[in-house]
Amino acid sequence: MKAITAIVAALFALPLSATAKEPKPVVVPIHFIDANGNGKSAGTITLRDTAEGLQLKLALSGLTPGEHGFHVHENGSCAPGEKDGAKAAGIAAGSHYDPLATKAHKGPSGEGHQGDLPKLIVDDKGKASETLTASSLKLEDVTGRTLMVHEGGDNYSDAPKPLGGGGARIACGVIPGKVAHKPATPPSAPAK
Ligand SMILES: [Cu+2]
Repeated sequence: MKAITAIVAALFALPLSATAKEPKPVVVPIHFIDANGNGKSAGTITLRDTAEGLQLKLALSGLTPGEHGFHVHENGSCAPGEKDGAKAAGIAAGSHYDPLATKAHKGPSGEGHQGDLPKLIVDDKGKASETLTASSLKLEDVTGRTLMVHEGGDNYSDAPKPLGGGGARIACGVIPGKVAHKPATPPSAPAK
């Protein structure tokens, strides 16, 4: 009898949990990029809204070990463009997502560019498999924009080099969905 009760309970619990408003994850395919455009796949990053902010689940490989600058860039394109008179990778993605026009690169603290993500750590096998959280972002802020990985690290500052000093853009993915044109939410606003 106890077992039957448990099964009945499970049957009722199942549709309940399925209809509960679980935020839908969005999978972003990431590709290596160069001055000619998209290259081979570097894996995926899965995005999901959580109570703590935007969660980014990394499943990347083939990267150089160590730290890499990692940001949301404002435009939904990974195409090359012109920089300092030469063709360069990922320029069409534009700069770091900065809806409040802070024009300041301060890392994931939320006081500068809202698109400044925690730096990406690649292990000695070339893999990045951490789950990062960006407390100042929601999925609706980033759809239709890009996730960008840089060649170098990120010191969360504009000095001595601008934008954390990460330099060249080496891997990129367009976040599926439309850009939501909405008034920017100050990142300091309390999460609800
Ligand atoms: Cu960047």
